[in-house]
Amino acid sequence: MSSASPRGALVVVEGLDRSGKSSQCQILVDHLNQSGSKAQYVKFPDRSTPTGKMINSYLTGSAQQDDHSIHLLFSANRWEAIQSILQMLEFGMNIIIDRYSFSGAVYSAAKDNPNLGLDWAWACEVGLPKPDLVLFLDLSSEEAARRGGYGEERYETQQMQSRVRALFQDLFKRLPNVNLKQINAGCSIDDVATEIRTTFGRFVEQAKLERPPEKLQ
Ligand code: NYM
Ligand code: MG
Repeated sequence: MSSASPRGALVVVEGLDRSGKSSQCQILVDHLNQSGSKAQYVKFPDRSTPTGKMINSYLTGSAQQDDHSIHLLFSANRWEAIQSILQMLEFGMNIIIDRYSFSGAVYSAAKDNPNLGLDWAWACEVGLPKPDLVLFLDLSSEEAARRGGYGEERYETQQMQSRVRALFQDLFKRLPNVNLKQINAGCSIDDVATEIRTTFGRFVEQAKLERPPEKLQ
């Protein structure tokens, strides 16, 4: 592919557990691939790598970790994937990422650890590629709990999730340069998918994609 062809867009989907992120990412990826754009789904944490396996043991309760060390593992799990993501973008592939640095900062900061606030938690994300678009699937922790499946992994309690939801908003306020679109995730799967598709379409029409992408600050 010549260097004159456009790079792919880096899109991140964020939200609470059970907000429908994974289904919506997949629907968008399938839609883009079927309509002639190339798109690839990427998920964090990537539980298949050595850091991801440690993260999985922690999340499923079979291993303990210090709050800081698990935080750094989640961040390392992103950093180790970045070269391949940048290459795919350069190749013209749209990358749709299911959770990214925003989850990384807020889930850690939601713990009752006075040494681990948003500032500390965000610091190791600085320098990662900045998404061209962040879609936040907003859902109350009560609605998320009603969707079932809560409580299987660490962090899946309503108290933790409602702190996470508030911290997402605190973090977004601190990051005015992030291109953020909040989407009500309380509607039907089809309605949410339509809104995501429309938002992505509008974004792509106007997008002037820097190459390589800017960096998170
Ligand atoms: N999580 C996810 C973090 O605590 N830090 C991170 O950096 C990321 C990417 O892991 N409850 C948390 C949020 C989720 C859990 O993610 C597993 P998922 O999307 O449920 O597999
Ligand atoms: Mg989950």
